[in-house]
Formats: sequence, structure tokens, C-alpha cells
Amino acid sequence: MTEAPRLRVAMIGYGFMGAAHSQGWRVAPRFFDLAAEPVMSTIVGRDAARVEDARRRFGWERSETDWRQVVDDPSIDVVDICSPGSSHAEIAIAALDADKHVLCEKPLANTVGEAEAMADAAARAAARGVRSMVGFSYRRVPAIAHARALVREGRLGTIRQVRALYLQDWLTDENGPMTWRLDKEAAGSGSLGDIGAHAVDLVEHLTGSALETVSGTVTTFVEERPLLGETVGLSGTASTERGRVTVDDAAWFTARLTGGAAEGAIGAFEATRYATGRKNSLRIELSGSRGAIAFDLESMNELQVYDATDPAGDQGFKRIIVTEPEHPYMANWWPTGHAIGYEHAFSHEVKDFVDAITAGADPEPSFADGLHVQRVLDAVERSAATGSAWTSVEADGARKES
Ligand code: SOE
Repeated sequence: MTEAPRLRVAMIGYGFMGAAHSQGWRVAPRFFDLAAEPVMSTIVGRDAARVEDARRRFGWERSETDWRQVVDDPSIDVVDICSPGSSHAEIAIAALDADKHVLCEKPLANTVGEAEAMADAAARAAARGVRSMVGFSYRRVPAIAHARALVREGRLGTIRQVRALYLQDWLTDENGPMTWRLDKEAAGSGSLGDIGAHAVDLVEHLTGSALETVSGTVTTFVEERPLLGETVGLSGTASTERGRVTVDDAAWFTARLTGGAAEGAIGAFEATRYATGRKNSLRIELSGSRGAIAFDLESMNELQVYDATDPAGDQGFKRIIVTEPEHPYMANWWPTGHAIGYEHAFSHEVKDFVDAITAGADPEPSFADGLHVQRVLDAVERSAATGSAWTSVEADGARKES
């Protein structure tokens, strides 16, 4: 039997996303029949000791401190970018120009300008058969994939309203330390780009529609925090060194949508890391003329479905446990009723990316999709800066949806 071709992977970054992506690369080939075998070749990070420790723990062959080494290495086929947003453009463009397939964490970039340059490089590379994808992993949660199928089958009818609230609370303690996610230079924005990007991408992915105009507001609740390493608990002694928070702590915006199943719909969006008690609650609700769906990431194996065409006496939200083999990805995991977790979406992401590479197809979400999300985030910030005036998302052509 001929051996499957191998894809040698280099991953940049070893924090939370580095750990999650490592699990995806390690586990996907064991549960899905991939047409190519990913080889976890090199993990890259600036701190030699810490990246070597991550290599050992996550199961990579080599560790490296300079990303340029792997971009210049002819044996590397794939570069997976899990480092802070400020590094995405330089690394992704260099890797694409070197004919490496690129998976880049979300949001695509810190600015529209960077995202445009990345999308241009991706388009040039695609003409040479080089593939690129943005790591909006929640598209690959089975309940979300199932909801999208229901929308595409017309089960919701015309979608008139969408709600997407991404609620976390890990910043509620005002004495919590500064991190790179609170520094505009490193992260580009705060809750808006970090988690609001997921809400925007998911609504557009589910409906095939695009946010066309937005009216938003952003706010920063805690302007300064102790520098990392000098943290104080709820009742600790105050740290001497403090850093300025230069990003939004919460973003709220309304939107009008165009095209797809939500043509003409209005939407309510929220992204906050101060929703006390909400740990990782990404709540999506689509309200249509024939039905509705409701999803909460904190109950990620469930989908609430309402069929407005049922006899009046039978109508109500139905709780679907999305663990049947008929549900997307689930045939490859456990028997019915056995739930999967946050990390499984990263295995699905690796599967779909490797399948696209071996099939010579462009995976989704593309860098062009990532650029569109970046334009939405930018429009929200422009709206917030002008007293929440309705602001157009710069025309960037129709979203590419299969
Ligand atoms: C933010 O806390 C965060 O880590 C996001 O950056 C990830 O994209 C999301 O999957 C989980 O929450």
C-alpha cells in the first residue's frame, strides 16, 4: 500500500493557541483518514528554554527561536501562526511568498491594511497552488455546522434578526495583570477583535450574509493593570509597576446584513470579557420566518431548534444533542451521547485544512474572509469614534461562501 504523502508543519507560538493547535495536529490524524500525514516538525518561540519545554510537552520534533528559519526551510510545507496579531502579517506574507501553506489564527491581522496585504499575498500564492486559511475554529463545532445546514436547507425561512453575544469574564478582577491582549500594539484591539471577530464570522458563516453597516460603541472599564509577574489577587498588595490598557474591554454594536439567508436582517452583537459569571458563552440566535436556532458555546454539544411550521400546540424549542454519527464530524469520535469539547474543533480545523491542501482546493475561511471581518471590526471602531453613527463596512466584494 503506498504511503500517504507527508506535510511537515512548523508552528509559530506556544501559548494557549499553540497548545490547542498542537492538540489538533496530534489528534486529527488518529481520528480522521487524512489524505496526507501531518508531521509536527518544528515549534517556534522567542524564549529558547520555554519553547523547548513546549516542544517536549506538545510533541514537536524540533524547537526553534527564529520563525525565518522555518520559512526558509525547504522541508517545511505548512506554517501555522499562533503568535500575537502584531506578528501575523510579516510571518504569513513571508511564508506564502515561500510557497508554504498557511493557517493563521484569528483575527487575521491588527489592521485592515495588514489584512489587505495578507489577502493579496494569499491570492498570489493560491495561483501557485498554495493554500491559506484563518483559524475561526468555531465554524467546526458540530452544532454550528449542523445549524448552518439547517439554514441552507431553508428550515428557518427568511432570517430577519440575528443575535451574537460573546461573553467572558476573565478580566472582571481589576487587579488582574496586564497581558499582550490588553496592548493595542500587540493585539490590535481588545474584546472586539479577540472575541467579537468570532461572533461576526460565525453569523456570516451561518447565514451566508455579510454585515454591511454597523453602529457601535466600545468602552474600557479598567485603564491600568499590574504588570505581569507582579500580580495581585483580590486582596493582595498593590504592585508598584502598572501598565496602561490601550484596548476596548467591551464592544456593543448593531448591524444591517446583506445577501444570503439574512438579506435585510438586523443584528445585535456584543463582545466583552467582563460579563461576570459567563466563562466562555458565545451565544448565537437566528430568528427566521419559518423557525429559529439558538446556540451557546458553554453547551457546545447542544443546538436549540424551533420549527414555526409545527402545529401550534406542538411548537417549542427542541434541544438537539449533536452527537449522532449523522452530525458533522461526529461519526469519527464517540458513540451517540458522548460529548466532545473545545479542543475537538481544532482537530476538525486540521482535518479540513489538510483535506483542502491535498484536494488542491481553497479552504474556508479564506484570508479574504478574514479581511472582511477585519473591515467590520474597523467599521465598528470608526462608528464608535463618531458617536455610534451608522458606518459602512468598506466594500470588499461578495464574501466567498461555498
Ligand atoms: C479569548 O479569551 C479566547 O482565548 C480567544 O482568543 C479564542 O479565540 C477563543 O477560542 C477562546 O477565548
